[in-house]
Amino acid sequence: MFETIMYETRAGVAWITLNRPDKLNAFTRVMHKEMLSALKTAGKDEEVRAVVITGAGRAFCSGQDLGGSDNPDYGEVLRQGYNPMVQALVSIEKPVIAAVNGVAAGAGMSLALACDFRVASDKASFIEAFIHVGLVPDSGNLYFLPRLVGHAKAMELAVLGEKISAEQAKELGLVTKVVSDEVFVQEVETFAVRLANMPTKAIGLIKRYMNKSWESDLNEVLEYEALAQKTAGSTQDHKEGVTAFMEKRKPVFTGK
Ligand code: T3D
Repeated sequence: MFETIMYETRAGVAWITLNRPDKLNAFTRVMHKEMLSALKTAGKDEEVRAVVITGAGRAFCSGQDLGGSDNPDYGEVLRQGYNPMVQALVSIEKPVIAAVNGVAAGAGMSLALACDFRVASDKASFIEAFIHVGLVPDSGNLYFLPRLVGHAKAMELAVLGEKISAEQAKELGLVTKVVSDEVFVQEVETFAVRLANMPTKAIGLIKRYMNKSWESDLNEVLEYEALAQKTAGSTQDHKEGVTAFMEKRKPVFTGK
């Protein structure tokens, strides 16, 4: 089906694996198209209630393929390739986990930042590699990085371009948790399945309006909350949550 990625679903989770291990999963034009297609498929599939993005081999993603660009207009490479992918990641109303198995460099780091959660192997690292090839952070990096780690640290990472370990990333608040490489896949699976069994519609609404809150004032956010709660309050999962509470049992959420 796909040439540069793998896509599979199990237990309510869609797994997207960047699959160019000999190039440390560097992005190509084909990979952009395939990522967008996979994200759209995962977004539409009602059985899918969480998405995991990871890399094959020893890397998560090394950013743009430095040997393979056939478009000299980098602005267009971003508009046509990276930006739609980042927009898809943000607008998919399901939790998206970056399972950072190894190095995440350049736009590979941006990809991880655009996800809702980052779970890192203790072998993972992060590097704002752009500056080493005379470029600026892109693919949402200038948006997400300062929001995640603060302006001063973001400037330091982006301008100095020093590689940071998974543990350092955890200390900065960049990753949710760091997991031993031996149990990495199992731990990611456990986390993803946990999310896939939660009230999916409520998670989607949290994601939508938390993203919007960055560009909104308090009155707008109060109204977003009212809109979101009206929707969440009419879901089967809300009814199930309340019923389970009253019956003193664990709720079984279906994502409806
Ligand atoms: O269109 C546009 O260009 C605009 C958009 C730009 C977005 C960006 O992402 S710009 C930033 C691009 N990425 C980089 O600059 C990172 C380049 N890679 C590295 O700095 C290092 O490879 C890593 C820090 C990621 C890992 O280092 P290390 O020592 O673990 O591995 P390595 O030996 O450098 O790489 C292993 C192989 O992967 C090697 O190939 P070889 O020698 O075994 O045949 C290397 O050339 C290849 N590789 C790694 N990254 C890329 C790559 N090949 C093509 N493109 C890459 N990005």
